[in-house]
Amino acid sequence: MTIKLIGYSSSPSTLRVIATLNELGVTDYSLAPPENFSDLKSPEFLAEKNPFGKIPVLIDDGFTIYESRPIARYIVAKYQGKYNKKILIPDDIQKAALVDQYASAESCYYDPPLATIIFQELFKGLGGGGGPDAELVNTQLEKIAKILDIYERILEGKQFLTGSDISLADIFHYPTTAYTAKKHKDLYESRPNVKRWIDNIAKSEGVKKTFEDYPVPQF
Ligand SMILES: N[C@@H](CCC(=O)N[C@@H](CS)C(=O)NCC(=O)O)C(=O)O
Repeated sequence: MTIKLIGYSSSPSTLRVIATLNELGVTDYSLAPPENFSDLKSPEFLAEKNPFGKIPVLIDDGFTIYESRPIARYIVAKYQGKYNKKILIPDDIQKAALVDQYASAESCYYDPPLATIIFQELFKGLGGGGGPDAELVNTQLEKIAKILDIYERILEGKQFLTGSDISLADIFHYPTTAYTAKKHKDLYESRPNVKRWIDNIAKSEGVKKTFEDYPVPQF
């Protein structure tokens, strides 16, 4: 049965899920963008899809789940090893715990400043909310710069966060990075370990396909 992914291809959270599907070679899914953005707040959507009124939402075999990172974990639990040999969460308990550690760093420290910058510089204007709040953007740029200094140290001598192979944690970081990589390229290019890491993720087959299919909007 086809997996239904409710979301927009311009949404970094939705791209997190699509990249996971593509990395694992899952092709039997369809992207179902809500017709109107306001549909996310409709009583039907809130009751049946996501009470928080957000995308992405995945429906698989009658099972509905929201929040991009748990969705991706569900996809790994169900489909890893089924279509290709890619391992995004290893069986080894300690290796899996490290994937989780970096996944948590992504959602707690990496995502918040970048998500704010992306909203201010791209989505706020598209939604008719006016221009970016420059002071807020600058504060968030300072925050992410400090976080990236830590990543620069973590990534010393490594191809990916947990070593030589891509994991789910690397994939989680990529969409917000891709959205800011052009406009704020100094953030990434001034840190050689971070730059190498991002380039490595971008080259991974499923991530590459995702961002070829759905190029990042320029802003
Ligand atoms: N933590 C959530 C974030 C979801 C989220 O913020 N989605 C955005 C699109 S990227 C959305 O639905 N925005 C609609 C709104 O906030 O009204 C996840 O990872 O799925």
